[in-house]
Amino acid sequence: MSEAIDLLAALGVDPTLLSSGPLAARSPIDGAELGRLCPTDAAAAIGRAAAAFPAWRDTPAPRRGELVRLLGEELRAVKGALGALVTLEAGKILQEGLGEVQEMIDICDFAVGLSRQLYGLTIATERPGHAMRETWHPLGPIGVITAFNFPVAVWSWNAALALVCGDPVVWKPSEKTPLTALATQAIFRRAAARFGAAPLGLMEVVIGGAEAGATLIDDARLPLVSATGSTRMGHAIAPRLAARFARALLELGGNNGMIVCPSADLDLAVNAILFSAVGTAGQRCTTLRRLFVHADVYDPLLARLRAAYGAVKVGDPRDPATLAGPLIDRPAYEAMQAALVAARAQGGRVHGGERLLAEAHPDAYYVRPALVEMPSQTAIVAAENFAPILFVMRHDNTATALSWHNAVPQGLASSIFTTDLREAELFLSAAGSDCGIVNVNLGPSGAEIGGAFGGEKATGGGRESGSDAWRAYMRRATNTVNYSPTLPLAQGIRFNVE
Ligand code: UN1
Repeated sequence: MSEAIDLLAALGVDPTLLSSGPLAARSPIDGAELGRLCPTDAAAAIGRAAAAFPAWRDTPAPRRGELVRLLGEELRAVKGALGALVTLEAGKILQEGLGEVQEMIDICDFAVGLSRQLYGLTIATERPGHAMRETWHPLGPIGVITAFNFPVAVWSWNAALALVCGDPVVWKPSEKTPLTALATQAIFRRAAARFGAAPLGLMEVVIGGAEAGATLIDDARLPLVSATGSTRMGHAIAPRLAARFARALLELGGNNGMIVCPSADLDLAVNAILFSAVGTAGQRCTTLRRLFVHADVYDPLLARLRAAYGAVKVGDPRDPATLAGPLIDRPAYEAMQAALVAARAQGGRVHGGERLLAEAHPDAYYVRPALVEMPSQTAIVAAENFAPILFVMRHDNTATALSWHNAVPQGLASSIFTTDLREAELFLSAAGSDCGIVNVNLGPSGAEIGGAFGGEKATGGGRESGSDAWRAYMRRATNTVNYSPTLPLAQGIRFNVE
């Protein structure tokens, strides 16, 4: 508790926000309450963001970039404290908490450059004396709904781009991680104060539960809602956004796979598998969940993985020796155990997966990461779990492994370990992995911000972060200008009264 108070004070959060209210913030490290909060009036927050839109839309994009540059500076100044708060509230190890803040800083840098590069095309026209081009305009206030596992980075991917694109942001963080959101709001306010000309309502935080999220989904003032969470959540919200013709930027479940081929560098593969499957206690959307190992290397790789898994220190994520912190809460632990029961019933051999440290921390859920050898890709393997469970399956050729790899509903991240050029290029080709992220000789998790982030199929199709993901936050206008003294019509149509 006092650690949270100290960190929040260092981050400049108003302590009166945390002292009363019906919503409890807890740490998964020991289950202790960190503060109590009041819910925000979501409709009023949307109203403030909508009111901020005209002034922000009319601010030149490079000026908008200056605000994001200042945000990046403010984030650099508090990287340690915000990273520690992420660790306290989400339970990820400090290295990963700091990495998450670094992602925020990186996307700010990216967005500052982007603020001078919101390019449209000039297009050849078929009519003499005409010019054609496309322009990109701010879209309006946008909704951002984020999950507990990346409580601040996912906001930053959306907000940094939205802000340079001219859009105010209404953010509904996970109810499991409200404190990091309040800290981010305080950091943003410092940047806005230094900027001097940011309209009120430019970045609203909505504290609350599912009903607050529902207000964002259904409010016609938000032309785009970017939502990160489960495929179940996506099923619930996508039709509602479609019903009001809003844009949906969905980043939903992943069931990420890796194919290990006979030529693979096993030293690299072991380390990549460990980081991808055990990092963030298996609670990344990019976590490695399905491993297809060629029969020629199955036994040696499995032996090395079992040894590595046995050596993973599970415990307090603030301890520098720890590699796996706690699960977020009891329902997460129960879902993990249910998945292991199902895996056993479907022929799986489970190594690990048991609860740890229960006596010291009865209200926290630490587990030994589980390796589960499966006879085939059964129903439980095809369903995304959000826990440190790695299903391992044996294959005897890459084509078969690839067909299994693609035979799940989700399509976020994927990887292959091979030193064979043909296998690598096949995996990257149109006939290869069907995911949005396709890697060779590294794991599926831990993407940089410079690339577009997201996936296909039940992952929702959205792209956030780098490349040209910014286009989702703007509206495109196709402009044709006639600078001639005549009025030729397209397609050569004649339409004159004689
Ligand atoms: C998520 O889990 O929602 O690629 C995002 C990664 C991180 C982001 C994960 N950069 O693993």
